[in-house]
Amino acid sequence: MTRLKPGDIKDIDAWLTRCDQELKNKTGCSLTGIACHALDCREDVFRKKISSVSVGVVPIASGQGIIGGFSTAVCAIAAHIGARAFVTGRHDVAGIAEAAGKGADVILMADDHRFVALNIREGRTVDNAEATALGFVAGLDLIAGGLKNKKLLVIGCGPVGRFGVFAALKRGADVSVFDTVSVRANRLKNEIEEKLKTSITIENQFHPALKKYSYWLEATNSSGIIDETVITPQTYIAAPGMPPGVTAPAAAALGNRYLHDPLQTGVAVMVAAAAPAKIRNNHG
Ligand code: PYL
Repeated sequence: MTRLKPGDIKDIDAWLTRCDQELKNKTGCSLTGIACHALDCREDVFRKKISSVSVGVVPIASGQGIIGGFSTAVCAIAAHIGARAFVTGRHDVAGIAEAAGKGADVILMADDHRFVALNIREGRTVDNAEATALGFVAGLDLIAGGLKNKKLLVIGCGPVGRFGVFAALKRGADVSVFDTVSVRANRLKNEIEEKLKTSITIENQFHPALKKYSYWLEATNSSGIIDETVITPQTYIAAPGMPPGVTAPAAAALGNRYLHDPLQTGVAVMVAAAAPAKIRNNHG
């Protein structure tokens, strides 16, 4: 998992201020709307109930330690979708105890290996990789006018790409995958065949593959692998990968056909998915 840098998340407050309009221009939905689309729950009901959910964000100092601004950014995103969110004054176990003592329903915390939302009332965990994949596939579904029967290329078969394949298949997409490490692509193909009794296609050559697909989920930790020379007017990219796999000129060429953020979509879906069941079980 790529470790975010303080520079990646320094402008999240400003982004949240303008994000809903940008997202509405691209997807027709706000950040809350994308989270609800990802989880197939009704936004109007969700918005009424989410304010009852208390979210404690706990800085974790283990391993490489605390990332400046990370907990504050996570808290701002949780508050932006309507939860009552706070960052604990203490970190690690003392912070978890503080969050529970302050009545948190959900605790958000990340070490070097996992970033989870833990619903301490229901004993449920939501992982950032799965939530990020659900959110970006939902966003791509919205900007593409529906992924059903559309050929989608998932670039990167790591945790986010893998969950992205499951999410895209669930939306009826015809999924292909590419990974620089072929064993990862083959392992994912075998898992899909075993668990879902369906098949995905493995693309073995990156640039020739790009020419064959209009819809891409870029889920790698490779910077700048997609430049403006491979973008066409029919290209739609959802790009959760960090650092950004799409160059700035390519992003400019894509305009409203491009979704990327370093943390927001994943955290919004984590909080929504970890919220008590009574808030989410109102299918659209
Ligand atoms: C959750 C992000 C998304 C991409 N990479 C993941 C990452 O940076 N993980 C490490 C997060 C460490 C947080 C640190 C703190 O400030 O609590 N332990």
